Amino acid sequence: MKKIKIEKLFTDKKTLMLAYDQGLEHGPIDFDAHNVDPDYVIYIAVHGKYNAFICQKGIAELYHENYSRKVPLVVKLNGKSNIPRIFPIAKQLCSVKKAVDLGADAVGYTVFVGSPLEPEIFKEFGKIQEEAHDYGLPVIAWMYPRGRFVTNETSTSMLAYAARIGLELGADMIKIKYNDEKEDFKWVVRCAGKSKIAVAGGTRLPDTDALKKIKDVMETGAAGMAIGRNIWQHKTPMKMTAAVKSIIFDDASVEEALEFLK
Ligand code: FBP
Repeated sequence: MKKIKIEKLFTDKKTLMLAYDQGLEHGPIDFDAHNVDPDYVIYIAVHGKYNAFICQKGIAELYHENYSRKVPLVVKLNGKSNIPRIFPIAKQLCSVKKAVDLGADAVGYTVFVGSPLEPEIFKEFGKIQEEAHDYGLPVIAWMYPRGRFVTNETSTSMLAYAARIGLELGADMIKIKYNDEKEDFKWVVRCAGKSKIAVAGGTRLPDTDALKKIKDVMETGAAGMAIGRNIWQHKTPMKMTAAVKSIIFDDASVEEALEFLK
């Protein structure tokens, strides 16, 4: 079995990755005059010394010179827009080989757990997981329960099931939403086994709430965050980065982290 090179995505077993695939998933509604420019977000990823910059292949290709060898890269291999509100499925848009050519340190793929098209999604994920591992590339699975059979996308039992499926399907890391239930979420982390949990940031929160959420997440045993809007929509993203890093890597309290925002 080939060795999976996952260390690059961690600092002392913790991780903070910057996600910038929302332009496809949500559209420019998430952007303002600054963060609509990929270079603005790449600057944050590079100078904030993130453990990875996550994007689709279009940005990875056209902005290659600006980030290459300055920050680890995660290429998202599938995606969808939110325009057709049909069965949740995000088909593969980029090959593993293309991601390797782009210098990816890992690949990402969204699995919509509970979708009526789940068998197709699992099959495609299985194929890319094997291809990526043949290259020694880690696979990060966005494990998102979704669709008409999912009554509560963030119930502990649903998230725990999604995390477990991620482990069973061979994800090295699982990106999942947090449900603000600190004690219950520890079970979600347990269900992921040796697969590392990175929590998604979600919509922009007031600073104290965002930092409290991250503090709680870290106390559940999760490995870290794969966060987007709460950083690059922030009016001082470098200060917010410092605050978040102090919690994840230095075990700072929320009050101590807030000092970075002064
Ligand atoms: P945020 O931290 O901005 O929430 O990003 C996390 C993320 O997983 C992105 O990678 C992705 O584009 C988006 O959320 C998808 O969220 P949803 O499917 O819930 O709209």
